Amino acid sequence: MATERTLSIIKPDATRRNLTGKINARFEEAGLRIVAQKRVQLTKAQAGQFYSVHAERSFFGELVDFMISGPVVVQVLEGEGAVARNREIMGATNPANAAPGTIRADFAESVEANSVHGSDSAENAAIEISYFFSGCEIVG
Ligand code: DAT
Ligand code: MG
Repeated sequence: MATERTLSIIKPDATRRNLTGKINARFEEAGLRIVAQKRVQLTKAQAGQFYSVHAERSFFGELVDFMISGPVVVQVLEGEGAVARNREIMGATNPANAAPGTIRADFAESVEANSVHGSDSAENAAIEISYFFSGCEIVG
């Protein structure tokens, strides 16, 4: 499998509970490298555009409000099959369904406050990475 990059976000429920380091350790222990990272407070417009694919979903307004409820850490993870590998490490969207030992099983508070975002395809990863980072901010 080829080396890939994926966009990860450590969400406000996790930054609030000081879990950034513990979550980053999960990525690094799984062989993913953090090749870009910054802590930002998203605006409503930025969060809405990032999650625009979900604009018609019933939970969209709550999702956006949650994502701007505190700082997030946006990051680029690099490694073999990074998109799928990161989804494995994260676990299922709803922590009640997440496999034991995954980030969401261990840290998420609810389906909404589920601690991490990860791109769901290589194509979306490229779009999401370019939404937050310029080329010179990513150092592999
Ligand atoms: P994922 O983050 O696993 O890719 P997704 O793309 O389907 O999941 O949804 C994006 C986020 O929206 C998800 O992390 C949390 C929120 N969400 C999804 N389904 C939800 C639901 N049924 N109720 C409340 N929030 C939900
Ligand atoms: Mg998704």
